[in-house]
Amino acid sequence: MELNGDEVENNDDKNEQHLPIKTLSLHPLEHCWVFWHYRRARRRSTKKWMDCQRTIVEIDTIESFWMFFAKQRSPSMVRINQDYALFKKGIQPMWEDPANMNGGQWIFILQKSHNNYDSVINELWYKIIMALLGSIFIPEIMDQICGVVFSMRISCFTKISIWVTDYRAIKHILILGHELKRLTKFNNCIVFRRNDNMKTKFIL
Ligand code: MGP
Repeated sequence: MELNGDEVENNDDKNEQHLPIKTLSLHPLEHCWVFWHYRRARRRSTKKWMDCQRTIVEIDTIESFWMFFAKQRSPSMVRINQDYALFKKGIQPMWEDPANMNGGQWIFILQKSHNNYDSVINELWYKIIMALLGSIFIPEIMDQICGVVFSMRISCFTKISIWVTDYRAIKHILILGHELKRLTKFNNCIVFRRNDNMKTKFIL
């Protein structure tokens, strides 16, 4: 049976009245993360390093992550002497924070002269933050992780550092280092340094 236009409209009206109300459900992350931005102070400025750090946004759902990162400048385009950092809420991206005082960092260094530098550094950053935000590691390792920093410097290399809370948790630190290398398929060595003296403790 064919319906004329009016009947179709009436039918649609009826259907709409009976549709269940849909709620947009968000997908919460296991941890809430805070995005920080650091811009080095001008030469004559009296600003301390810490005063150059500012919080930008809190990310606690997959949706807020995509909304924010879709608008964010990709890391290869970050200006010189600036850092991006993503840390668990409640931890500041600095050595002085109690969660970082006895901690350390796995450091990825990529030469700017590297083949396809832009795409390699962007991919590295996104793979690492998605692993962290997606809490893909076992809970013992997720508990170790404080955050990640992307540092764009005038020198010939760029640095990404994954900060952990306890440099004495050797087993978990080594598992994390191996997992990060496997996940990112990074060909170069990565180094682990303690926050308190920045001496290299492990190389993978
Ligand atoms: P950096 O930004 O970690 O390294 O530290 P960069 O720029 O790659 O240079 P590097 O050769 O020193 O590795 C640069 C400087 O910023 C440090 O020497 C400190 O003066 C200051 N700084 C960096 N961090 C991460 C901190 C911190 O957590 N706390 C304080 N107070 N100063 C810091």
